Amino acid sequence: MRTLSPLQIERLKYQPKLPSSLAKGINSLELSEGAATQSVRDQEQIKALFKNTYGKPVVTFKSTDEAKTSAVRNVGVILSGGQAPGGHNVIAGLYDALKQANPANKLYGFLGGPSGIIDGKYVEFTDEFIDAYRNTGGFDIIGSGRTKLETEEQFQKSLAVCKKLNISAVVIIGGDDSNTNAALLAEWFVKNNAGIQVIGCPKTIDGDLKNEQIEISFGFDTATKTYAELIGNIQRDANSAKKYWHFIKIMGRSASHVALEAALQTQPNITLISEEVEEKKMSLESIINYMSDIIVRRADMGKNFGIAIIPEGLIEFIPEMKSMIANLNDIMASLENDPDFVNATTIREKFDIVENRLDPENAKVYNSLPVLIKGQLLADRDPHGNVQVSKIETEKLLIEMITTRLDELKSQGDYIGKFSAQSHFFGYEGRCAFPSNFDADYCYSLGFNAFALINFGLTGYLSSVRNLTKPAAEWVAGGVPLTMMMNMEKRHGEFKPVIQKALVKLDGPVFKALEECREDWAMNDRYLFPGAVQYFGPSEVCDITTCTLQLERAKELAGV
Ligand code: FBP
Repeated sequence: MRTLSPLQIERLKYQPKLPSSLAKGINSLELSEGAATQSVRDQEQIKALFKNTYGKPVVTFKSTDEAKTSAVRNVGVILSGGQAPGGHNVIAGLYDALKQANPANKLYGFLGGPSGIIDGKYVEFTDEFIDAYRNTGGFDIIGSGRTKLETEEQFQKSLAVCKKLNISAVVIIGGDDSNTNAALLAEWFVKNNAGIQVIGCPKTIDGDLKNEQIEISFGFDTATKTYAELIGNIQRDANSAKKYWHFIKIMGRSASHVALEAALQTQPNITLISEEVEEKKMSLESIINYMSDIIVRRADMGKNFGIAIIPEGLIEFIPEMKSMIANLNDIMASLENDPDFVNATTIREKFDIVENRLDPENAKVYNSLPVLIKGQLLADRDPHGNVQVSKIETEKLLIEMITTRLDELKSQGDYIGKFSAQSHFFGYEGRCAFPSNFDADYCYSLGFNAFALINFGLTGYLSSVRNLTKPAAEWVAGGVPLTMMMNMEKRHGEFKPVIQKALVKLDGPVFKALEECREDWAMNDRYLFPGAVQYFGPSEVCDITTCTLQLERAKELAGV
């Protein structure tokens, strides 16, 4: 029996690349500081909430010829939220930097996400332990979780655990919500003179944790390439059988970055972008009409097949749904401890309770939905109060409504085709894939750099590695204050400080690239088949990053 696959064995040997500023060694770094920063919005409120960590400068590392010595430090690391390819390499980079700085340093991994630091569940990493996970996908090295770190009691417990292990810094690897937690913890530690630093690392396949300083979160590269491979395979099947429309929902939560990138890599017939739906105030009916029109026109050409890409969060961006879901979120927060709702024995009773509390217009929208979707909208919120869009089968909703619309058109003599649809949801298939070379290098650099930030005594920073369309040696390593990315948003019915999510920009180069080709891709089959992620061979094939990053960087470099 084999314990490792041939690819596992090969990938364990891969040596991730570092920016040249870090490659010279963790003890040969120099820090340069930019100007004081401010939050993206709501400056006064964020400043008041983060009195000790607000306004710090962006920092950048350079290598020097001077070799310093580093004091002994123990560090704890947490994987938080959904899995993203490369998380293990962040920990490997952090471990290597920490041991390089001083072999007496120790790295502890908190088990099962943020709850590990609260409950004192941890492991101590060793060379052998880390070596078994280098360049592998998944978060199984220590596990992850979605516990929100925000209460005084949780902070007190975390402090006690850190004191017990003599930990002076904690690294939180997470998305926007987890890094919001990192900012809160950093502030609390400073306020309470705990002497513990907190550094975040930008993780999420969703690609929505980005801004002027953070070009992309890790995992986006590998996940989108994996989905693109699968979409390409389905396109070839559709084009061979010529009898199905494939409706493919793509993970990515609210933002449509993942769907957009996967579409640019594969050129399907229809791509919905949630942000466009919102901007153009497209109702559910107009989306159905838009898609039906393409299906009818293709049928007129004798093509009763095609591929439609649907972003996971679409439903939240359709104006009438958005208003209903916002109303529903507030109601669900108030129903959490309502005995009538909690003890309701049938889903019908739950529907009635909710419908009675919704505003009349929203109740009408809710009521118009198929039972399947109504039930899914009542599923538990995530710990941050968000609807779990991965559990809402929008692809099935669209198929059902389009079938009805096409039947109407047929009865009017306006449709001559045959509509047979297959639904898919690609999400979990990509979150734990072997990290691409890009993600393996990027993650290792982010982890290594996180320790550099710790070694310079910083807290409340996000590890940042930039200039990512260039070879790794030219990447720029540094840190961005977490408060710089924050604004106030409504969560669980209350306004809270959170890191602002980056949505698809409709005037940006990535969306424009789709818009230009859309009609051509709808009618003519311009399918691309990207195939599997390549790990070995020429760097133009193996190390090339996403269309999103290349288009955005090209625009930035052109100064447009
Ligand atoms: P993070 O924001 O935590 O990185 O999670 C990303 C994600 O994969 C989303 O795209 C998706 O909506 C969600 O996780 C699903 O998470 P879960 O499996 O916990 O429901």
